[in-house]
Amino acid sequence: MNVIAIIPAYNEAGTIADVVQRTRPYVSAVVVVDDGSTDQTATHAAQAGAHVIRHPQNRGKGAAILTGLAHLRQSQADAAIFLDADGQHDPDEIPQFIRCAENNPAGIVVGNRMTHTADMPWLRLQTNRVTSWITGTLAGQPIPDSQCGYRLIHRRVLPALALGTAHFETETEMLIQAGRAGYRIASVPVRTIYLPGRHSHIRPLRDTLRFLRLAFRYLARSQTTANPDHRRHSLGPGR
Ligand SMILES: Nc1nc2c(ncn2[C@@H]2O[C@H](COP(=O)(O)OP(=O)(O)O)[C@@H](O)[C@H]2O)c(=O)[nH]1
Ligand SMILES: [Mg+2]
Repeated sequence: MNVIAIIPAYNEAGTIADVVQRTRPYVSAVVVVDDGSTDQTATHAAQAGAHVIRHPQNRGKGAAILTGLAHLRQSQADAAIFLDADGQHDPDEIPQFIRCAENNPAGIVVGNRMTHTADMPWLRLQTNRVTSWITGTLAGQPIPDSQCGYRLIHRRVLPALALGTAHFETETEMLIQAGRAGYRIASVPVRTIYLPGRHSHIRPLRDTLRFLRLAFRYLARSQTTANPDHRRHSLGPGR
């Protein structure tokens, strides 16, 4: 299987080079989507051997994911593995995703941090449980850790994705759309890495409201009727 890595990054100059270098042995190419960083993220990524796609302004992790998916569609790769730029995902676990995808006709393989939760902050653990239950219900199949950004997306699922969001909730939206289109969503256990003093770009109130808005939208939308209008937004790099 020809797999590329796609790393959405926003102001991760301190970690990006290490993540790129440690990812390169496992994939045919590493793409960093630098989402309007104001630090040296793009330079460090390129020096470490990544192909860098830059957004002139910060548009959100979901917008960077859309840019990455458009790149996957234009590439020769069978699948893309998405991982975070801040060192919370261990690139040495990439082969597990590829193995799972090779043995399964899954559309998406999501990392599951919920088997090792000792280091996970209590509130994050609870929100991960609740949001995973809601996402699994909306997607029509159980998903143990829907908020994990470490995931493999097979190119076969691309036609089913017409993502209308641009921030952290995009990772939820793609699971719901893939699940509703009949694709299997598989999981592989991954380690949870919570580095001391690390900073999260997630703002609990704002991003919870975005999640709930998304959930209500899909709850209201029937499982079977796709919104034809929605396809207009599919995978264009301009969003
Ligand atoms: N492209 C892009 N990536 C982002 C943005 N915000 C966060 N990220 C990246 O998404 C990943 C996860 O973000 P983070 O703040 O660590 O969230 P957390 O790990 O869930 O607390 C990191 O690799 C960030 O660099 C953004 O606005 N744009
Ligand atoms: Mg993080």
